[in-house]
Amino acid sequence: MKSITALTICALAITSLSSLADNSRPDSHAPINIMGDHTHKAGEWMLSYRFMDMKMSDNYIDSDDVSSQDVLEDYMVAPLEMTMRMHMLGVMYAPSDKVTLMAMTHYLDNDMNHLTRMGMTFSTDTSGLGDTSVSALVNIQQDSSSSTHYQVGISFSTGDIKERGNTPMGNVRLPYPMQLGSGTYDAILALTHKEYFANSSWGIQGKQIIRTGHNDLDYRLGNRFELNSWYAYNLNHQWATSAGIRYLNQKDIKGADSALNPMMVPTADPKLRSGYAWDLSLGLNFNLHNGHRLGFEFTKTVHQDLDGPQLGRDWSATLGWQYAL
Ligand SMILES: [Cu+2]
Repeated sequence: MKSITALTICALAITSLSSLADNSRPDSHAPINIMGDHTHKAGEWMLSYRFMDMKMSDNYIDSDDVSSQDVLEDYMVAPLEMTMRMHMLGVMYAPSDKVTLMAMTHYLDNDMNHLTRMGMTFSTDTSGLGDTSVSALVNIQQDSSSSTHYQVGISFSTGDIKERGNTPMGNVRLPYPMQLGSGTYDAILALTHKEYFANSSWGIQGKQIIRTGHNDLDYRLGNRFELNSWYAYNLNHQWATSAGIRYLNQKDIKGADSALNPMMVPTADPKLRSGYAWDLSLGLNFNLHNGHRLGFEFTKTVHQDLDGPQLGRDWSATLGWQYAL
């Protein structure tokens, strides 16, 4: 039985050589942090689950890391750090070789620690369903050594934007980063290109999120642009390592939630949300060759320039499971 499995794996490895872009390669899926990176063949289904742990810490004004005392000169409260844990569920289905449909939703668990001008610390937390998106991934070009596809999608606000919490000021509406959704319909547009070599590959993906209209509280979150590129090297037919670089650009909020006081804490100021950041990542992809795949990626922010004071990005770790049937 073992030798049959070994033979099958060998056969799979050999057939994968006939087409460099073959789906059996561990690097045929991008590092786990990147969404909508691949398409499927007609009739294929895929389920995925990702868990991301993300840490934000220190306050930045432009690219300077400022102290909480600096923040407290202008505000009653300074954010110290934020932990965001995200459970992401995804389903993919390809009605044809050209088009793959993808639905994603997530569950969020946010924690933020603060320091007040009086020297007191307190933390707030929110958790619940985040926003849900549906997209179409459309192949533009696909041959044995490269592929290009675009994504058009829409995100529905299934996440709450009226989360409250206990603070020294009483039970109040929590600032923008602690809310679970955008409250608006958001368009998702992305373009992904991949190139395959015998034992390695690279890819690049540009993604733009465009918020539309205003939500129930009369604001809309800023648009967001992400450029991801990665290089992956196959150690063998099951394991691939990867290195990635990401550029992220976030715009300010338009309008404002009138329940928030921007003089109190910088996270309540809709004009202190913009900035850009550069992240570096290292990842591992594991293809079990029975439909299951596992992925891990660690990301560290290496440079950021934020309209601040604004809590900076620090690191994130993502663990994911994908099952194709
Ligand atoms: Cu998939």
